[in-house]
Amino acid sequence: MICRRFGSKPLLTRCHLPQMPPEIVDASSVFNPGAMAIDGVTYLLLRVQTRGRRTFLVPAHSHDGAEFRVAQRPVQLLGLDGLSGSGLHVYHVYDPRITVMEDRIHVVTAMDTDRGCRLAIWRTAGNPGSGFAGLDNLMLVGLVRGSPDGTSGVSSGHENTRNGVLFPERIDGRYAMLHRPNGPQSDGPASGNTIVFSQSDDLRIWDTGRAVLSGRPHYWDELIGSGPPPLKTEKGWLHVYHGVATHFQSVNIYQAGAVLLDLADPTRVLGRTRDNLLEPREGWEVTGQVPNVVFPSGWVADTLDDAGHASLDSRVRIYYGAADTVVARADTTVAELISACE
Ligand code: BMA
Repeated sequence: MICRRFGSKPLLTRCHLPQMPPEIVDASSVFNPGAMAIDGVTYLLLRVQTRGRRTFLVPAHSHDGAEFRVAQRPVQLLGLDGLSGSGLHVYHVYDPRITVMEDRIHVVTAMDTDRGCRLAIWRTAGNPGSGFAGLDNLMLVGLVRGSPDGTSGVSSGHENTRNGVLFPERIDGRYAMLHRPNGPQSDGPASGNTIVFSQSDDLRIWDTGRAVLSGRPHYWDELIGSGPPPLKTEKGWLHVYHGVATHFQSVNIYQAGAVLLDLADPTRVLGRTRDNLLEPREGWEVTGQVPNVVFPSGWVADTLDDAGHASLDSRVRIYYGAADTVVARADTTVAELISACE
C-alpha cells in the first residue's frame, strides 16, 4: 500500500468546528483543505460549508500534523469589492491550494461566479504572528485571466478553469501554474480531462496553457485535476492529481494518483501511476455529501535536502477531503510515490 491512512477515522469533521456566529453555526461539512508547514507547524485552510450551503475558508494549525486547532472565525477575504465593481457576482470561494513562494504564502482558490468558474490568487495580508501564520486574512492578487488583447488566454481565450496550483518557484524567470480548464460536460458540474501548464509575469495575466497530461478514457482517471501543488524532488516535480472514473452507471468515483514532471520543462511527463494510489474505501469516503470521493488538496513533506528538494526518504502527509464531508490524512514517502510513477 503506497498511501496509508492515518488512524482509523477522519482528522476533522463538522464536530471539530467551533461555532462562529453569525457566519458558521452548526456547519454541515469540512473538506478539501490546503496545507503547508512553517517552522514545524502544519497549517490547513479548510473548506467549510454551512447548512445554507454557503462556503467559508477556516484556518487550523497543529504541532503534530494530526490534532488541529481550528480558528474561531473564518478567513476574511479582502479585495472582492473591486470585483463587484466589474459586475461579477461571486457565489463561492473554495478548494484552496497553498504554495509558499518567494517567502510569501500564496493561495489559489476556485471561485464560482455568475460567469462560470474562475481561479483566484490570494496572498496572506494579516499578521503572521496570529497563530495561523496570517492565513486568517487573504488579499486578492487577481483573477487568473488571459491577455486583454486576446492573444493569449488560460483556456483558449476564455477563463473557465479550476484546480489551479502554483509552483513554489519561478521557472525560466516566470511564475508557473498547473490548472484544469473546464470542458463541455453533458451533465453535472463543470469538469475537464486535461491539466495544462501556464506561465505569467505578474500572477494576473497568464499565457495559453500547454497540455501536460490528459484523462484516460475507460479507466480510473477519465477526468483529472491537480491535487496539491507540485513538490520539488531531485528526480522531478512530483505531483498528485485526482482522477474521476465516470463509466459507472450511477456514480462518479474520485481517486488519486501521481505524476512526475521534468524539473526544467514541467510539460514533459517522466512517469505516471498506472493505478490509483488512494480510492474511496472507508465508510467516511464512500458515504457523505458526495459519496465515493477522495480529493487530495494539501500535502507536507517532512524533510528537505540542502538544495531545497523534498528528500527521497521523506515522509509525505497528504491531507484530503473525503465525500465532500470530512478531512482525512494518508501518509507515504517521496521515494514510494516516485517509484509508483516509474
Ligand atoms: C469537484 C470539485 C471538488 C469536489 C469534487 C467532488 O468537481 O467541485 O470541490 O470535492 O468535485 O464533489
